[in-house]
Amino acid sequence: MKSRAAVAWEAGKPLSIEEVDVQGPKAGEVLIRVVATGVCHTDAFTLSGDDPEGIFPSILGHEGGGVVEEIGEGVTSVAVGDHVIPLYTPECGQCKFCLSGKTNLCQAIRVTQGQGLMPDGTSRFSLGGKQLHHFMGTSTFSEYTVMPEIAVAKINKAAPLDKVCLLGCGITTGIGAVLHTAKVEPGSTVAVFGLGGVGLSVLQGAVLAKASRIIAVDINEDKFEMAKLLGATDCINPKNYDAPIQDVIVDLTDGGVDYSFEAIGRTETMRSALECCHKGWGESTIIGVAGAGQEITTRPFQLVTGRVWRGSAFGGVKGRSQLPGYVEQYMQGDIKVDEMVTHTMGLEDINKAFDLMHSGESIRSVVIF
Ligand code: NAD
Ligand code: AHE
Ligand code: ZN
Ligand code: ZN
Repeated sequence: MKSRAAVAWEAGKPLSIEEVDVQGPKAGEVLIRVVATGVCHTDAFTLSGDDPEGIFPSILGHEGGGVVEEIGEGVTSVAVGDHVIPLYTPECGQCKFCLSGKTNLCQAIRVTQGQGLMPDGTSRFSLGGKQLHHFMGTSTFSEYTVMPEIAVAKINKAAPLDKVCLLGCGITTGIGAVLHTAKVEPGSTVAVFGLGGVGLSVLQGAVLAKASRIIAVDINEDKFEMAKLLGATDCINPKNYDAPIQDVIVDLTDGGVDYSFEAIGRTETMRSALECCHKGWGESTIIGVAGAGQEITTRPFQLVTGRVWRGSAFGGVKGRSQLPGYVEQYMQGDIKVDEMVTHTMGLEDINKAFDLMHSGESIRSVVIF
């Protein structure tokens, strides 16, 4: 079938709107009509060429909401007409990782996903006979996309797909990093570096966890109003201080915060986030994605003296079993999503979503097909 899609032909170039060919679902796969998709910083990261797994030409996008249009042989857990959120972190329920009870990082299809291919090693996308690669196993910048059954979460049909698409990545990642990865306790102090869709959602998570003080850090002060609305008790711009921002936070908090989160993707701020943690017990969670070749550094003494460095992918959330519950929490008003949608546009304007992100004007743009 034909599908309108934004194709990334090469790194560093704007996306190109094309009519691509999409092959129907094979065994264990489903065809999804994508109703809406958010644009996450990771899409921009991969488009920039910084992602060691970036492959071109490809169809980016991983923050979608859609409807099942067709199911392949043997598919039993979803049916035509179901509303779903595509999962870049699937949940097979059977691999060593799924069975460990220790991680959400199902590895059942991770190798082919990283190669931009479906689990059978082929692509469902092409244009003029030339193969286009999938991205993160989701490719939600196409009106129609094909997903493995294990990589879709069936959600409440009453949920607006042009909003809950954001639960496909940024919002769930931020909240989940607090609740599932760091497991912040009531009364804790928290610092969040970066106030995009992810960092603002960390704030939401910190409020849900009943943190007592929530320090929001960003160099774009336009983000502070939303940060305060979502529960930040302090907003800090590192540019307003001569001292390193970790020293400022340590001074403000009688020795450092209990938990910090890095939601930018810069190795310097990852270090600051670790070093603003309290001696003896402070834990820092890296969420931001840094480019190929970059490495984090700190004095090992920071860890010797009790600080902990960890990381979180998709907020530690198991997509098939836990994401539908996030959608319910949104429906009940316990998770804020609508507030994050600052811009909407048609597919033809998708490059504007990238411009708005880079200029710091948007929190999340949602592309509606
Ligand atoms: P975004 O572009 O919307 O937000 C980034 C924020 O960081 C902006 O507000 C920007 O002003 C701020 N910032 C930039 N440089 C800064 C600095 N030096 N100091 C303080 N603030 C600074 O991005 P997003 O969509 O919220 O994503 C944030 C990061 O998280 C990206 O690296 C993205 O790739 C990553 N991410 C990771 C996961 C995961 O599962 N681990 C999921 C989603 C996104
Ligand atoms: N491909 C990159 C890393 C990209 C990355 O870290 N992706 C996150 C999700 S970002 C969503 O916005 C993730 O879940 N990673 C786990 C995984 O298995 O990919 C690289 O550096 O190679
Ligand atoms: Zn994302
Ligand atoms: Zn698995």
